[in-house]
Amino acid sequence: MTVSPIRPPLRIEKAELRLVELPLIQPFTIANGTMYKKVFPLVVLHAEGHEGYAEGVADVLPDYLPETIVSSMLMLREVFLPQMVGQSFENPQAVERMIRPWRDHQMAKAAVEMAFWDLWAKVQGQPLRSVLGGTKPEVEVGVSLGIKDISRTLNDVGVHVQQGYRRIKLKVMPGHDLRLLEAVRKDFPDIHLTVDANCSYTLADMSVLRAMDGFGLDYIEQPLAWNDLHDHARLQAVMTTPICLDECIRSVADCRKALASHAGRVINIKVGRLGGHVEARRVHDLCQAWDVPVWCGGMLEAGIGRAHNIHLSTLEQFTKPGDTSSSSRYFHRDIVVEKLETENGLMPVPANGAGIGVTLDWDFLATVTTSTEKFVP
Ligand code: OSB
Ligand code: MG
Repeated sequence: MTVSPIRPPLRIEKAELRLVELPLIQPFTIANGTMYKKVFPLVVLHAEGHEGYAEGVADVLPDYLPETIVSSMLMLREVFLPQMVGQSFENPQAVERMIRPWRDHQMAKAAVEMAFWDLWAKVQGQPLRSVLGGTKPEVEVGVSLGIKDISRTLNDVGVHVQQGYRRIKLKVMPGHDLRLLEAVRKDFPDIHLTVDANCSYTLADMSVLRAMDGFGLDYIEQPLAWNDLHDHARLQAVMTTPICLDECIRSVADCRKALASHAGRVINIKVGRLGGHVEARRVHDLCQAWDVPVWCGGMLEAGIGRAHNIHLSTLEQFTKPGDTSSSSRYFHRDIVVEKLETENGLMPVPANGAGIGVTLDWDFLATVTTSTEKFVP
């Protein structure tokens, strides 16, 4: 439970907005494109000698959702950070109320709201997990494997099963689906297996989608368009495999409509896609009321975003393994000092101090920062 703090409102004294570019160890391909490097805004909020951190998760191009690095940076620079700096907030809900009226831009909203949560937890000397209402000391994780040819994918599956990951998610797209599933199921008949289509099918692909029912998948993630709950409901009505919604769920209102119309039976919670932890918890609580399992998705976050995801995943209804796998799968070197590594499919909750429990590696960060802007009242 979030308690009202017995302290005066927290005043944001200054803020910093960086754009960071981290090389990826290997390209990551999904149905809509290939990512070669991770580019992200990094927000730093200052108050009372503490710093709160968060990453934005927009991509360079609108290939996942409409928001982009450019539109995110614009909103952060022109609207959200100027609105926050010099202002006082009683709690994260007050920040969320201030940014809510602006249309869309969930990823930019999430960056300032999450940074405030981190700061607010630190000022109270609490781990983020505790102020969010989570309990687990570690969280179960799986991996998301990008699109590669079938033989290389089989090798990737084997490596990660060996490492103990609790679920393997295969990225699929039209033409790279049933033969892949046949091959993986032949070698790995019993693993928890899922697919993520990132919106690349339509109802015209019904025969392929229905054939996926034959592979014992835990769920099929976001097969149809990013803004089409209606068609997902039509598909779910004729499939036995649960549909898991990702792109379609950008607010708790979206989630309510999805559950009420039976458009899916599992929800991927991404705090960046939902505009922050307040809305992510609303989705969590709604799904709990509906007895619908949730899990924490990822956007190839570096250490700050990854730490936020891990803390959020400690909430009760995160009953399926998340995508928050080891940072070393993606980056040779991360921007945080602490190693975020799984062991036997479990990711420990970072706890080096209060808040998100990780510290920035400022020297390394300086070498991967492409711009820095400062905000004062
Ligand atoms: O759909 O979950 C997705 C990465 C980029 C964009 C969209 C998605 C993903 C992933 C990666 O699946 C998950 C991770 O961070 O490891
Ligand atoms: Mg997805």
